[in-house]
This record gives sequence, structure tokens and C-alpha cells, in this order.
Amino acid sequence: MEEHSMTTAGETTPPIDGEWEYTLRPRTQPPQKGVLSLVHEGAALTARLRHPDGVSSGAATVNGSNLTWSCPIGNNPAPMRFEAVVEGDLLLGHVDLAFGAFSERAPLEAVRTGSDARVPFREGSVALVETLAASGIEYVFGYTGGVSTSLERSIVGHGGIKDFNARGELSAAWMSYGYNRMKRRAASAALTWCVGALHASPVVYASKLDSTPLVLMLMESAAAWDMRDILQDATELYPALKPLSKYIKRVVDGEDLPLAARQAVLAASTGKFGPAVLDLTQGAMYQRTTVRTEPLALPEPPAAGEASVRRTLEMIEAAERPVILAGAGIHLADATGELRRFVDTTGIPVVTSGAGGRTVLPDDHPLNAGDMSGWGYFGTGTKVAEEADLWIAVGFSFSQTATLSWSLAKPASVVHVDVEQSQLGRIFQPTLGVVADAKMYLGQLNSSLQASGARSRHRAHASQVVEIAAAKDSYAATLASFVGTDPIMPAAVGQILTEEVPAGTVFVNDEGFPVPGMMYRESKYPDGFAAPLGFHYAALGSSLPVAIGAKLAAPDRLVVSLGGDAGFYYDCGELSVLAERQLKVVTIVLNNGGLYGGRRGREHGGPGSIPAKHWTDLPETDYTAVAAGMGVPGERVEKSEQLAPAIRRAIEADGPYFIEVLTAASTMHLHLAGWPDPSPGTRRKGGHGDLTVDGSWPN
Ligand SMILES: Cc1ncc(C[n+]2csc(CCOP(=O)(O)OP(=O)(O)O)c2C)c(N)n1
Ligand SMILES: [Mg+2]
Repeated sequence: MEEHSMTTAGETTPPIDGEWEYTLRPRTQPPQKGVLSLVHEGAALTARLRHPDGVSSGAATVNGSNLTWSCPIGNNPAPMRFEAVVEGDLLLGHVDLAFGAFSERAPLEAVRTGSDARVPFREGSVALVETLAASGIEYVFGYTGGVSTSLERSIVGHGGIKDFNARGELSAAWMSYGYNRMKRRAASAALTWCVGALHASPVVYASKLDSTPLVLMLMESAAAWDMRDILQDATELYPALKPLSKYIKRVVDGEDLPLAARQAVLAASTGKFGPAVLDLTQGAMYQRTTVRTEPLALPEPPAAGEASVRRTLEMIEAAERPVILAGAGIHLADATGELRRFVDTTGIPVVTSGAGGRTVLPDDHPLNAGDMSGWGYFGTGTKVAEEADLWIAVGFSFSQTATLSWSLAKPASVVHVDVEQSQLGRIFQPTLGVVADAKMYLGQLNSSLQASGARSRHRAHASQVVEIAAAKDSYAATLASFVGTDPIMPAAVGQILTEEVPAGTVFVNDEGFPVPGMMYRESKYPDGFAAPLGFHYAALGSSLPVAIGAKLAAPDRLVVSLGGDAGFYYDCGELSVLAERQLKVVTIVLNNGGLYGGRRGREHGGPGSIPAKHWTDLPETDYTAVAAGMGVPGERVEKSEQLAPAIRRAIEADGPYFIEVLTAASTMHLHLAGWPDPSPGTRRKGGHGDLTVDGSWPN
């Protein structure tokens, strides 16, 4: 048995003399660092601490490789007891801290100065950041406060994740949303201090409704204070955010952080994408952990079963007039190439959802029949869809805006494909429900068709192709008639943008009525336009921060944010972020002097129940001056002939550029493509105003 006896200096086995860089880790305070000197003076060993508050020392006792001493630290005059074990160039132990009535045993670790020994532990916040990086997180967008610094310092210290601050939590979360939507996975996270977390909550819900990968981390104070209503108490944030999120965990033990981060990224980025929330308590950030981090490889998305692929092809074969319904899920699954191939092989026409499905196929593709609701697009889609005897719906959620409130005539046969089982049959019973990723499924159909050499007899009916082409021609003529008028029509802005911007431009449209205004255009580019904002949640004030996130995700592409003046009141502060970072985003604001340009929808309260102008006028505002004041150059366009040159200057500018386009309430024309069909006696429904589901599916 090994002999342990009280020893004096020089008699211990491991050498302990010299300088050690130490770190003390109390649970509820940041780590405290300093230098420990162990010095022999004759037979006695003295432990001297150099810490930020000064120097203190005490006589040390050595027992084998165990070391104990007492000395004050910090401003507290009472000596504190240290115990440590020397292991080569490491010294590990703890100190019993006592400040008045408060006492705590805090871990102590030290590394011999100049040695390259490493403490096998790291702080929870370091483990968290390591895991985020190993899970593919490239950016953290955030807003600081309280002890969010307990995580921020580790993000900065890691060096492998870029950090980016917004002018508020709402915008920080939208930026992350835009970034992830472009990357089609949680490739960024958002960080807020607890009092700001609910400011970001709209984006959590938007991500749930629009299937967007999002990881929101919120920092709160130590869990030790849970019972006391402390300053900026955060105990109710978990239940508040729970119904809005797809995944949520509150983390109080630092050892859970690697798994929590991994699970959050995985939940956000797989299946039906959605929001994951990490409610992080401060103590966990300082806690030491040896729990390992593994790189996260996202699993392959699900493919359809063989039988479903076969059955789909049989149903197509048996149909006379099949139609593909394609929505934003095609974009989210990166399946536009597979869709194009399938359409070109089979000749089946495509009808898209209103906003999210735009550009899954180029507008000028002869089989792109437009959308069913006419949200700013030519309205042939409704007719083509209603004449179909088979719908093959891929990445299409049958939303209200895509289906005229489910009032269309539905064919007897419907194939519905979705990555999430519970989406199939949610509103009506499809003939065939297929659980599969859109890209996988369309790829399987293409491979099957190729293998069998089958070229479906469904070259689209010649009459359909002619009809689609004629509708596009008349639509294009209508659009052309809007260019060059005064006051300037929102549709003209969309047309001129389409003429001027390079292929691959990313458009982010806000939720004001410029949305259809912007969409009154044709895309002449084979790759279509990316439109990274979903349209189920449809919140004002999201376009600029989403555009910023999109620009960071796709730095080589031109990014345009387009919205109305009311929407701009929410997010205009982010112009200063553009200026600060010299990020090339073109911001276009349509100034029509208020909310609801056309005063549309004012009758929802009942006929005559409210003056059209109630709460809808905005005070005159010089938006161009606001932009200049925040450091973004730009110009105000008042006459139609100024529009194209202004857009060209914006595209050519090296940095951010702002354009305020003066329009008027009278310029709105949502009826252009029949949204909603205004003729009385039809069973078409339009959206907000309907009080009953009568006349809707299932019928
Ligand atoms: C956060 C939020 N609040 C309210 C609405 C309801 N809403 C939809 S469009 C709109 C008016 C938008 O005005 P503006 O941005 O100026 O566009 P305009 O309709 O005038 O072109 C409002 C209030 C919304 N979509 N989101
Ligand atoms: Mg407006």
C-alpha cells in the first residue's frame, strides 16, 4: 500500500513549484481567472494567488499529490479553503467559497504556465458552441442583454461561427429565418436575452406555419432563482413558447447542452421543417462538462415506397387530364430540377400555389399554368386545376390562399405527397397519400419513367397549352399597360425589376399589398427567382431582415427587399445594419401613404361598419431621408420615367441602396387576376372575410 504521510517542501512526488494559471468556476458567476504561485521558503510551501482584485497568500500543506491551503480571494477578507490534486501539469480541485451567508464549493482548475496541458473539461457554453458548429451552424444572429454574454463570449471565443447583431430581437430572428430558408436547414441560430425572447416569438410561429428551419436560443438567469420573480424573470417563457415551437427544451444542466443543441438542429432541419427553441439557464453556461460533441450529419430525407411510386404512375396512366399542384415544398426540398424533368417527360401541366410556389417552374415554361388563386399571377391555374381528373400535389399544403378557401372543384383522384405523415388527409381524403420528400419522390418517378422508357401519353392537351399561352400573352399585355403610368403602379415596379435584375435574383416581399404588386410580373429566367419568405404566417415587417439573412446565405446573388410603407415602419432600423456592414441589399418601399393601399378588406367588419380610413393613414414621412440618416444612399421616385434608371442605379451600386417609390391608394388592383373572383353568384371564396366553411372541401 502506498504510504501517505505529511510531507514538507521537496518531498512530494510530482513537482509542484512554480506558476499555474488557474480558473475558479462558481455556479452563478462568470469564471474567475488568475495565477497561482507555489513557492518554497525553506521548509514551508506558500500558495500565492494573483487575481483581478489583488494578491493573497496562505501556507500550504502537501500530502502526496494532494495540496491544501487557505487564503482570501477577491475583496472578502475571510480565508477560503482550497483543495487540489496535482496531476503532472494539471492541478484540479475546488475551493469552498463563503461570502456572508452565501457559500459554495466552486471547481478549481489550473495548468502549469508554459505547459501545453489541457484541462479535460470545458464550460457548458463552450460545449454548446462546439456542438452548434459541429451541427452546421454558421451564423448566430442576435441581440444582447443581461447574461446573454455568458454564451456570447464562447461564440466569439470559438471563432468558427460568425456572429451578427440586429437592431432588435424580431429582426435578428427574421435574419436567421432568411438565412436558413436559403440553406434549407438550420445553418444559423438566433440568440436573445430572455426579456427579448417574446419579441422574437412571431418568427417562431411563422417558422412553424411556413415550415422553416429555425433554432432560437434564449438565455435566462440561473435556475437557482426560479421561485422568486427575479428581475426579468423567465420561468414562463418555456410554456409560452412551447405551443409555437416544434421542439423546445429548458436546459439547467450544462452536461445536457451538447445533446440539446444537436436535437434542436435536427428537429428544425428534418421532416416538416420548423422552429426549435433552447431555453438556456445561466448556470449551465459556466458548469464544466466532459460530455463529448459529435458532428451531426442530417439523415437522408424519406423516399416513397415502391408501391406508391408504381401506383402514382398507374393513376397518371389512367387519367385523362392530370395536373401537378406544386408549392413551396418544392423549393424547400430543392426539387425544382426534378419537377422540371418530370414535367418535360410527361407533359403534365403545373399549377402552383400563390406566393410560395411561384417560380418552382419558370413562368415562361409552356406547362406552367399559373396559380389557382390569382395572387398576383394569371388566373389560368384555376381553370386548368378544375378541369383535371387527377391532382398530383407535391410540396403543396392546400392552404387557404392556394385554394380559394378550398372552394375549387376537386377531382375524384388526388395523390398527395408530403414529408410529414400527419399532413396527409388533414383536410380531405386523398386517393393516395405518400410520405416522402418532394425531391426524392419526383426523382423516383423520373427514374421509373426512364427505366421503363415510358414517355407518358400525357403530352398536355393541345388546347391546354394554347389556352395557357393565350392567358400569358394577355396577362403580359395587361402588365405592359401598367408601365409608364402616373401615379406609378406597383405592377410597374415588378415589371421593370424583371427586366433589369440579373438571373438568380432573390426577392423578399413584405406582406403589404405590394406582395401581389411585386408578383405582377413574369420571370424570364430558367432558374426562377428564390422567394425565401413563406406566406402562411404573412407578417408585416419581415422583408428587410429576411433579405439580410438571404444575402448572407447567398452573397453572390442580388437580393431585393420590397414592401409597403406601413411594413417598413417595423423593420426600417435594419437599414443601419446594411450601412454598418456595407451589405448590398436593394430596399424598395412603395409609399402609398398608409396601410392597405386599396383600402381593401375594410368591409370585413361588416358593410359600412368602419370608415375606410380608420387607422390606415400614415403621417407623411420622408423615407428616403430616414434611409440616408441611417447611412443608406437612395432616391425617391415620383414619376414613372424615373423608375427604371433608379432601379439600374440600385443594381449597379457597390453597397446597399434604397428606393422610395411614390404610388397612390388608387393603384391597387388585386382583382387583376381574379382574386377573389368578384362576380356575384360564384362559389369562389377569397380569404379573411368568410365566416363559414360552407361550400368548402370536403364536398
Ligand atoms: C404584423 C402584422 N400586422 C397586421 C397585418 C395585417 N395587414 C396586412 S397588409 C396590411 C397593410 C400594409 O400596409 P403597407 O405595408 O403600407 O402595404 P400597402 O397595403 O399599403 O401596399 C396590414 C395592416 C399583418 N399582415 N401583419
Ligand atoms: Mg402602404
